[in-house]
Amino acid sequence: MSKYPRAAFIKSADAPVQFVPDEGAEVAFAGRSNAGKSSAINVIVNRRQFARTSRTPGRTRLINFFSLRDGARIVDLPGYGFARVADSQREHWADLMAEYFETRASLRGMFLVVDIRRKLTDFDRQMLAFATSVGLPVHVLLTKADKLKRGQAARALREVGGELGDQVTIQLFSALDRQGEDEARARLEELLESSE
Ligand SMILES: Nc1nc2c(ncn2[C@@H]2O[C@H](COP(=O)(O)OP(=O)(O)OP(=O)(O)O)[C@@H](O)[C@H]2O)c(=O)[nH]1
Ligand SMILES: [Mg+2]
Repeated sequence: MSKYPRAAFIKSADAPVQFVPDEGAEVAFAGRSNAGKSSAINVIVNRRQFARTSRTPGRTRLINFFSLRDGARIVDLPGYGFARVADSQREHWADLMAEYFETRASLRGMFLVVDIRRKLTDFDRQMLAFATSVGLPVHVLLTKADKLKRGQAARALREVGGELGDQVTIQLFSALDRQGEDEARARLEELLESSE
């Protein structure tokens, strides 16, 4: 049974005019292409292929808005760091993301999804620096934890956690075996319920 029985896809946006009305509260899922953003959303909402996942990096090219309930949304952002895209597309992506982060008054926090085997990439660090500069709370999902042995995963958690500022929270996660789903939902709810 989903914790969000009324969860539904709202729309995809390729331009700011297509963003859903900026009211209520939303949390955005950002991260490297193929890190596991869409998979994490599916586990948190407890629905298969709610947000579409793919083995092909760069699957989510649009900003996808989902409603969890009245006035609460999650936003699946297109991944970064995907090498095989044209410069024009990369620029379009950067413009779209800048518009999104600069304009969304309803944005309460960011879930930064990081593949535990790759740890933080330069772009993850840029996202963290940006979020810190505008006072946006960040929760790091160190995902694909099932790919490492427990000890290795714990070490990665300490290592990445040590690089993060005080405002940033972090946890181990796996969409495959659902490790950390309750913790992720609790943090998501905390952010959604927070006032700015
Ligand atoms: N083993 C394992 N595989 C995972 C996990 N999460 C995601 N994957 C796999 O990683 C691949 C990418 O997952 P997605 O959820 O589509 O990644 P994404 O970040 O949404 O990717 P883009 O939309 O391209 O930016 C898929 O093949 C998933 O099945 C996990 O926790 N464990
Ligand atoms: Mg995706």
